[in-house]
Amino acid sequence: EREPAFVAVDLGASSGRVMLGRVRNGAVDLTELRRFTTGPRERPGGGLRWDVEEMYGEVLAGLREAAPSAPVSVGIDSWAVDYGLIGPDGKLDGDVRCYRDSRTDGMAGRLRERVDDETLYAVTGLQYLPFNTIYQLLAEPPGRLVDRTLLLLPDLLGYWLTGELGAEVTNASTTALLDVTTRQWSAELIERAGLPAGLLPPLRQPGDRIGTGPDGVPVLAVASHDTASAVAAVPASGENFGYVSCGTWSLAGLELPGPVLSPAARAANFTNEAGVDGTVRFLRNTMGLWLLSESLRVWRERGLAITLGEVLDAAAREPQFVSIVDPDDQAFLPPGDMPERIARACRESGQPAPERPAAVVRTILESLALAHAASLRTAARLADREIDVVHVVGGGARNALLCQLTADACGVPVLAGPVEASALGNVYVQARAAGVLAAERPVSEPFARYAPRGDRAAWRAAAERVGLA
Ligand code: LRH
Repeated sequence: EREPAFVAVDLGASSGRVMLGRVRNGAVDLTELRRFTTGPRERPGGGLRWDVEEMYGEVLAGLREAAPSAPVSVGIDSWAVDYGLIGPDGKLDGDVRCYRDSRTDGMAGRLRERVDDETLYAVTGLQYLPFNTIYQLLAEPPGRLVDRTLLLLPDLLGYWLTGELGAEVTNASTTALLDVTTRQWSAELIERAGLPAGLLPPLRQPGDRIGTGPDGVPVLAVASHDTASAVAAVPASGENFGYVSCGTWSLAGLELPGPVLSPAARAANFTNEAGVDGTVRFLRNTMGLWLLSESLRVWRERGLAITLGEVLDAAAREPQFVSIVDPDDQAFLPPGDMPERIARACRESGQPAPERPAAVVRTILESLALAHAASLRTAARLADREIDVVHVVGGGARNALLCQLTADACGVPVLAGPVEASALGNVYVQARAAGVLAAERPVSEPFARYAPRGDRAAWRAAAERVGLA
């Protein structure tokens, strides 16, 4: 008898993949069927947009490649907050805009005229990020939301596969329109924000069947927020663990049984996102490897022949703590000349501006490590928890220097892996729904362990330079 196979579509902000997950002896074995670039594009007429039709083409191609393995089901996860609007004719109306688009400038102020920050946080538990869906919706031209249905990206692709409208709850929790305590849409917030009552479709839970896709394959709702899938795949054994889901973004925090909605949590800009099995992902979203990928893009555009491996090796030999930035400086959000922005931030804080790529990369990785440590320390304090070990999952788990620096900055061991955490979490939810995996926290083998090294006081002093203490 063949092992049951599941298809995970996992869309990241720089690349997407279609993976086949086979359940073998209670563990999941992943094979990549397809990988493609996804990045946002500037379109004539302005605005940063995603090519969702192209992504859908890749999903269909991936499903065709999976067909010989007779998959039990397929699930889709992606980055959060971005959406398409479906018109009364059932068609996608307009483009899907990218959260890095500047159209949300000033929208927080506009919302504040209708809903105060305290109420917004008390209901949604969501960290303020300028691109939360609620702010994107306020930036839409008047009338554009009338008679429309909002579909977050995985829900949009699921709709195209099945014809069924709905909103999966983990990703819905990133819109700032969901009540994190009841896990229902907040009718009150929707009304006070001035949004049409019918904009949001009914909610679905991870594991729910959405419908039937091409070739009769069932399409399942998974934890469709990629970070929710990644956290579900953290191979933790005890209780006292922190995690960093590290890719374009660094999502560092804790898994909790319920939200922390205290004034201190709001002041620390912590988020309470919905996780699998009623859990809450209590974390802070800070900019992650975007700083590195955008720097590499700029250097290569200028004709520098530079590989990631080489520049990381060189960065490992650079001196420590020369210059630190706050990765979450909003100047780093839009695409552009990242090395120059980093140099400017260093000059402005009285530190030497890194010039050579290795020095820039050293600054980026030490700064990310400090941000990870600050988020985890704050999470532990706010939730009254201990952290004995930090799991780094996602693409960043492959970055040995970043994992080591994170261990050093946190002062506890880092366990790295899995790299494909989102795809794995996606398969877990499907395999559990099919009854071929148990409901306990899934266990996979972290592939590397980094013990914390050395000088805590020096890390603390570096953090203080940019207020990351
Ligand atoms: C990571 C992620 C993160 C969101 C951001 C928009 O991919 O989903 O959790 O905050 O993208």
